[in-house]
Formats: sequence, C-alpha cells, structure tokens
Amino acid sequence: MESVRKIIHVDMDAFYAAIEQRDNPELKGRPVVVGGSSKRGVVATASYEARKFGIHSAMPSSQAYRLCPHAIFLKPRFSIYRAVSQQIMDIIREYSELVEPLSLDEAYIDASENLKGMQYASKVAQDIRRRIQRETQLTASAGVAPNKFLAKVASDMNKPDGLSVIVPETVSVVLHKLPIRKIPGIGAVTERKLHKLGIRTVGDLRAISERQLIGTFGKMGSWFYRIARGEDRRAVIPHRARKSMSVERTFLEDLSDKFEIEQKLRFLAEELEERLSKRSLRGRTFTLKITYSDFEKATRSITTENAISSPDQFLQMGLELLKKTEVGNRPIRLIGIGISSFLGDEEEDKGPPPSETQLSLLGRDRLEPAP
Ligand code: TTP
Ligand code: MG
Repeated sequence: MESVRKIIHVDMDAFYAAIEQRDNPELKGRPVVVGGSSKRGVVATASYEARKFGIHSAMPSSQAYRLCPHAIFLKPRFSIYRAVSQQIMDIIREYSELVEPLSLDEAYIDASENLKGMQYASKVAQDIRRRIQRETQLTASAGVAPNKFLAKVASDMNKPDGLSVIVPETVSVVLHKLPIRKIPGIGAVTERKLHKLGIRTVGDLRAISERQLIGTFGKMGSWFYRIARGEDRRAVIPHRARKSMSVERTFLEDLSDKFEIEQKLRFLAEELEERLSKRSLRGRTFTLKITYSDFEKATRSITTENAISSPDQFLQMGLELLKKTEVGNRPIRLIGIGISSFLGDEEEDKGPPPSETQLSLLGRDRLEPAP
C-alpha cells in the first residue's frame, strides 16, 4: 500500500494589505485596499476590515470606493512584497526540500519526510506559522491534509491566522458544501457549464456517475470524479524562482521586411508586458533574440539602471537592438524579446510606479499546472 502523504498548504493572510498595515501602524485595524487607484484600476487585495464592506480581489477600485469611501486606497509596492515572499519561502524551505510556491504568498510543502524529523505535519505547520509571525510580523494560515487539493481547502477554513487539518474521516463532510469553483481546473467557463447542470457544490458533483462525467467532460471528467472524493495524487514539485521572462514568434515564412518585423515586435511587446505584470515582475535587462533563415542565432541586450516595463520601452529597445543585427538584409525565421535582472529583494525599487495597464492586469500568479 502506498503510504499516506502529509501535505501542507501555507497562505499568507491579506498579504499585500497586511504588509502595508505592518509598515504603517496608523493603518492597523482600518479598511485598507491595495490596487489601482484610478477609474480603471482593480483591487489586488483588501484588509479583513475592508472585506466586511464586501470589497474583494479583482473588484474594480471604483466599486470598492463606493462600498467604503473611507477606506485607505494604496498603490502596490511590489519590490517589498517580493522581498517578504522570499523571507517566507526561505523559512519554509528549512522544513522540507519539497516546496512548491504557487504565488508570492502561498506554497505547498510535502512534509512526509521533513528536514526537522517532526512526526506530525500539523506540528510542522504550526512551527512554520509561528516562525513567519516572529520573523515578518505577519500572519499565515495553513492547512494539513493527505494531498494538495485538501491541504488548500484546509488552509482556507480557518482564515485568518488559523490552522486546519483534514483527515480521511472528515473529507466528505468538509467537501460536501464546497463550491465547485474551488476545484483545481474549474474556471469560469466550466463552472457555468456545471451550474447549468444544477451542480454547484462538490456534494452535487459527487452524486454524478463517473461515466456521465467522462461523457460530458472527457478526461477532465475522471479528474472531477476523483477530486469530488478528495482524491488527488499530484506531487509537490519544487521549482526555483524564475530568472527571466520572454516571448517569441516563429514565422511560417521567413521575414525580411522591416515594417512587418516592427509589427511583430509591437505584438510581442504587449504580450511581454502582460506576462510580466501578471507575475508582478520588473527587470532591468532587455534582450532581443533573432534566428536567421539559415538557423544562425543572434542575441543583443541592454541593461539600464531602472526597470524597463512598458510596451513602448520594449518596442523602442527592440528597434534599437534590431539595428545591431543584420535584419533587413538577411531574412529571419524567429524573433523574441525578454526581460531579466528582475528587481530583487534587497534592491530598492527605483523604477517608475506601475502603469495603469499593469494595475488593471494585476492577476494572480497561478503556477499550478492544470491537472
Ligand atoms: P490571496 O492569497 O488570494 O489573497 P490575500 O493573501 O490577500 O488574502 P487571503 O489569503 O487572506 O484571503 O492573494 C495573495 C496576494 O496576491 C494578494 O495579497 C494580492 C495578490 N492578488 C492580486 O493581485 N490579484 C488577485 O486577484 C488576487 C486574488 C490576489
Ligand atoms: Mg493569501
């Protein structure tokens, strides 16, 4: 028989807002909203005091303002959040070699064989929570269970500053009323589809036969069948922090026209900015990559003092670097651009404040692979 795994999911409470409250004591106990402040901005997160007014992540800032005009609205300070994230992940990594960060503020830990030789995963989780609190003055919630899905459900059960444990005996009770949206792999589209079938909770899902689920959802159906029973065999996959981010295009036909190449670059610039802002990443090195039609490659890069972060900047630098290649005289089959030298932990962020589009794109970093 396969031995039972011990998985912990750690998730910081109101992460961005809690950091702002920590760093400015006047904000403690008050409704704080972090996000885009202008008309088109969205809420990244809200303190628990602000959530009482119905404010939540991804809500337009204008709506948040209507719900609670006396809330304090703040712009995000990404470099600080990244530094705190690093601190938390460093603490967690003292407990296990198998740590999988999901975003800046959450991670899965396989504590089956933890580095401290602790017998109980709940003890590991409590220890981690206590150390995070002591070393960052911030609270984390944690869930302990035999798999990733249940551990994540558990960490949500006792928020903020709580710990929950799900054991095999309590699985069906816990899952019964859970909204299907909490199932990994169920986004807005599948949720709507399931709602139309009258399926709103995991309990509802559990009442459907495996055959029927597979008939309707294909492979995903058998995943739903198992997850509805609290079964999830996904491994905790440790991965190191990303060092660069890039986008590229290979063309169906080789390109030599400068104007066409500039158009491609324009698209790539937008795409790169979107990807970077989704992950709250900003860096100082811009790289252009070219593959000529004979497969010879060329890369050119520029490093600046401040963050290079708008599509316009990417385009300008891309065009500048193109002049240093043979593009125009020699056809190319691929073009790519990327950003590296991310603004780091200790390093003070001297760049411009994030642009409006970045704020409106504030998405969560979902690193979890689709099941
Ligand atoms: P979450 O862990 O989802 O939220 P939270 O930590 O603010 O609150 P809690 O866990 O106590 O419910 O996300 C972590 C951070 O990621 C959050 O502080 C801000 C950012 N974020 C966004 O920028 N946009 C989003 O839509 C979400 C959900 C989070
Ligand atoms: Mg959180």
